[in-house]
Amino acid sequence: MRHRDIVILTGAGISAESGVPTFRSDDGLWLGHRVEEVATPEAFARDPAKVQDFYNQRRRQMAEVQPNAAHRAIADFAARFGGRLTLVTQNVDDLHDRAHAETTPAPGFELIHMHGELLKAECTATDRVLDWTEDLDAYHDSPFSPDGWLRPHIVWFGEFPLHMDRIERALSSCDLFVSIGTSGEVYPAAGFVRRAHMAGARTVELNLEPSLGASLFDACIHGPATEIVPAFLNSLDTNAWPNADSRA
Ligand code: BJW
Repeated sequence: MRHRDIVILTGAGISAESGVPTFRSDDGLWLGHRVEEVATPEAFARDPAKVQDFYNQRRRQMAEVQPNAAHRAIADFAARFGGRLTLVTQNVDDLHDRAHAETTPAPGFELIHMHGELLKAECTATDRVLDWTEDLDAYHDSPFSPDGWLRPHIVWFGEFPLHMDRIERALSSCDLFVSIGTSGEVYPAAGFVRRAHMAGARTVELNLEPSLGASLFDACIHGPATEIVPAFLNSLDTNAWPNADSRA
């Protein structure tokens, strides 16, 4: 079957081999804190210096990391795919953006950052967003309002993910849903596989190991993203999927 309308969801695992740590590994982020305990508006209100400092470190790290073979394989696929391709990323790094900047995506391509972007800041009073590459102070003056501060443009727990209307439209019409490098622990993204299945899509997980929701997928391919993502996307060109439920 030739697919015409594809949604790819990515998570931290696709950037792991670029050197960006994942959230729920042993050496996960937040220096020993569970991300659920610190990535919240309440944590920011309680200790803005700590939260800003953490994002300052990660923003600086962006200059040291590069897209890897998995990001590039998706960008190359987006340049040659003739149908509609919606790439939804939970990642706040800019590695997909950079990979796609090296190619010319076909007209049906769209990239959505549903959890925000590290290289943007947001005014707490107006919600206006601007490009941002510098460090932010605990209480950083906003250029948009004397009543607001600049905070990282990041969706924390309890906040609404971005562009959900566009994501919902894409999920409701897709014929293939591919989930790459995500543990399936955080909603609403963890529920996308069910939504795509309801729309009649074929669903595939590409992850280092079975995720929490692995049993919900029609097929699972397990291994490092830099190996299994290029192989899987190449197989779509020829309709010859690699062995599903396998390890690379
Ligand atoms: C590799 C690899 C390699 C490694 N190759 N693979 C109770 C039940 C259900 C839901 C809730 C609940 N209580 C609260 C909620 C809602 C809450 C939630 O889901 N909580 C859970 C903890 C239970 N969600 C929210 O609050 C969200 N908002 C919301 O729901 O609003 C209401 C709403 C409802 C419906 C529609 C619309 C709105 C907001 C969630 C915001 C998440 N924010 C974070 C932090 C961002 C800040 C930052 O970056 O610092 O986003 S949390 C963190 O987790 C980050 C990630 O995007 C997200 C997902 O993590 P991800 O990407 O899956 O990473 P990991 O580390 O978990 O997994 C990596 C995977 O890669 C692993 O499986 C590895 O094996 C694999 N891997 N190396 C391939 N080389």
